[in-house]
Amino acid sequence: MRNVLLLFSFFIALSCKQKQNLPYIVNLNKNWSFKGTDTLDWQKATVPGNIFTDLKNNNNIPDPFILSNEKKVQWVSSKDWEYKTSFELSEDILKKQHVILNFAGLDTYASIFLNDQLIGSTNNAFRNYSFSIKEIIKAKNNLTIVFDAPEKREKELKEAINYTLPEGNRVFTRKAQFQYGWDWGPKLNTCGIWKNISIKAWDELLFEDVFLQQNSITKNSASLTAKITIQSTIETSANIQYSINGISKKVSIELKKGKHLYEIPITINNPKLWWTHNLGTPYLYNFDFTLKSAGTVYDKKTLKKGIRNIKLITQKDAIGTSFYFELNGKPIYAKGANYIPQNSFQNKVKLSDYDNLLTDVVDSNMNMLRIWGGGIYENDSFYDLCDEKGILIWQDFMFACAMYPGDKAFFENVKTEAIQQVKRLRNHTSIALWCGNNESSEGWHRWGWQMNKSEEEKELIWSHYQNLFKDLLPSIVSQNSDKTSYWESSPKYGRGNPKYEFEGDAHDWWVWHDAAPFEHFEEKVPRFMSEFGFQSFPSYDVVNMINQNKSLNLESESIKNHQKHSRGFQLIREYMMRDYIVSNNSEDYIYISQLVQAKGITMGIEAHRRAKPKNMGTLYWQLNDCWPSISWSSIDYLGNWKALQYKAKKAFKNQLISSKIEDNHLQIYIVNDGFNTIKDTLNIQIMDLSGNISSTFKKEANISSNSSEVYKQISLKNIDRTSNVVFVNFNKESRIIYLTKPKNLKLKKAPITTSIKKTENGFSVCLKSVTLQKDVFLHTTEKGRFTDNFFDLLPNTETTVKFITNANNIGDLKIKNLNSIN
Ligand code: BMA
Repeated sequence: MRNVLLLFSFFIALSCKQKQNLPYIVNLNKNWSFKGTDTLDWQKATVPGNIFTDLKNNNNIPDPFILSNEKKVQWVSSKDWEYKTSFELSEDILKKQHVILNFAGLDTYASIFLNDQLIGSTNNAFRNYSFSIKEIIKAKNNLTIVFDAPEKREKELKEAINYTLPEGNRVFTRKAQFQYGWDWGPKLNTCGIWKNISIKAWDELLFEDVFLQQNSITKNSASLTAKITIQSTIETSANIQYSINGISKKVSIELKKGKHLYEIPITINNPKLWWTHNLGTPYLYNFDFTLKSAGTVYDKKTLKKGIRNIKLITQKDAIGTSFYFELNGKPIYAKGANYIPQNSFQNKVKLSDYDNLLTDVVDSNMNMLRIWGGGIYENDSFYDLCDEKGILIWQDFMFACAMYPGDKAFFENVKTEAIQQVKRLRNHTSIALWCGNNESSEGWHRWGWQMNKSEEEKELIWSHYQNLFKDLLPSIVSQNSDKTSYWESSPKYGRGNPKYEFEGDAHDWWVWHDAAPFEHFEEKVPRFMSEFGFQSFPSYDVVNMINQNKSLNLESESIKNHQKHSRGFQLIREYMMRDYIVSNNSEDYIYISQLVQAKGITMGIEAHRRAKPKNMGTLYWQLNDCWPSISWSSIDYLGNWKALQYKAKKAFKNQLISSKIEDNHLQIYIVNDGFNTIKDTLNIQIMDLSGNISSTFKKEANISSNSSEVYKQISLKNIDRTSNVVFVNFNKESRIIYLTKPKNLKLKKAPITTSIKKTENGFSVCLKSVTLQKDVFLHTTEKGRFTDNFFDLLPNTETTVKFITNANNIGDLKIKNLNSIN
């Protein structure tokens, strides 16, 4: 019977096979070569790519990421470069009514020649450029792109205005600003074809765009409008067939000639809502759209979309003005970090890199990333993964730490860029906010940029700022997106402004830039902390990579060149001296630098979370690196987790046991970000470093949803803080609370015994010691990831961690801990 049914469905499928006249897409990423405009030799190029990786692949330059090679390759950005390819087109394509050549990203000042005819020029790496080429193409074609050095163009643009803008000439060019050098990144100003080139050929009908706009959501139904833009060269009856999770419907339309918008109302009954991964399931619906006329299928579009309402709530309240995100009607606490491009050379970032990094984000209990404005608008896969994994995105427009030109040409250029980007990202469920810029407003008001400028100049520059960030960008977001919230500039107020604590988002750079103690994080808690950070050294592997040897020499010229903050090394040492022992041994120094960073930043995270609901978000600076570097990142260039990543993972859990010492009293808090109430016994023990317990407290605690409260207060009057800790246990989570700085602790030296077992996907390591062992760091020569690291061992208690690896052995396992460092 089953076979008969199968056969029957096969015949049905055959008889239903529809005629198709779908658009052809021809990828033009092959066969490229490049040369300097003043040289003769063509060499093999990779597309998508950039001039540095092409020169490196042809052995013309050394690897800019290692040693001090960055300095040796600066000449590359001052030259003009030329790229060319040739391609054949089939009769089928040549016959199509419309043939469009599309450039998803050219970096940046390019002149494009098809079959020796100039078809267009570009000046914005963030824009997509399309050209109709029907009249120019033949069976055999050649395509040449000539790139002008940005510095040449920037000089011209600068000379055309009669005032100066702060922060150099980068502001004239619409491309990733960090490539001009940043305090964590090299100066590697790329040029080239950084995104795909393709041809789209079609007849009569085309889906130009499908926008799924969300109108309203109630428990019982979600109302959406599918806003479908169709291009047509005919006037005819057609239909749009759409399916949601496989259930199809059909709508008939009368097509008009030209480009027109057709709206289809969609209702989803009892919608399954999308939640961030820490609060529920990031459920996505599958939408399929098919455009048909006279029995022929002309185009198809597939989308995934979550049903959710996300809003930034800024309302006057008893403290000042709120700043929090509301997801599906509930205030949520945002936890995460600032994201920068994963590589100075974007073409080196693979899909697996996105997947790995965003998996790390979820594993670390983060629910929001801020895409910082000095980098790039990320590619589609990045946002697809965030939608799927339940990560919210705070999306900056790409403007950072500068004032920008305001002439008509610049304004129009940005306008097109912003419309394209907002439209590209508007179906993504993860987009929570569009933000105008990073620190431009703060810079203008606080960083001395107004000095030596006439009143007229100041007015002009500020009016340009206003045109862009107060008028143009918010109106583009409201007209082209799913009513996504807009925020003018991050931070709202600089740290000199008394409103810092009471309104808007804030960047706390008292710590680090002003060398304020980490305790400062506890003193000035703003409504939402969108940046605060501290540097550390990366893994031994990255240090070795920079030096190209195994010396771990932290004084080498190469290492110095990979620290881009002028006082970076000095500040790391200064903070280390405050809280830790400063070791002369490089291995220990790197390890302790990571502990310093982890201590400071988790102190901030916890202070912010304890202050909930006054504070409703904490995003530290910065998640990742764009090259091997000594920086604020918590995950280094090779993907290794620094101590901060492991400790942030714990500090970001929905349920957090935290504490604060006030007037010689320890206040024990429990923070709950979940929507559930937690009821359990709070167990507290005061113990010495050998595990002897001197007092015990027990208390029934009823933790309400979305809250932060003190549940127990303990006097520290008679406790020797250097040789006792407070051990807290609640609802399957425990926490060792230290009462003094690590350097004051009287840690004891004792061996750690280990037993290692093979597991399905690696090894398990069981550790034990007779004394409290602080910040135990496991390190091995084999590639893999420890499920926990930089953790503390309770005396006489076994702790097991796993090493996830493909290797057959665990390699040379080394253990470092604070107890054994003098
Ligand atoms: C923040 C960022 C970056 C910078 C970082 C560290 O303000 O916006 O501009 O790299 O500080 O200084």
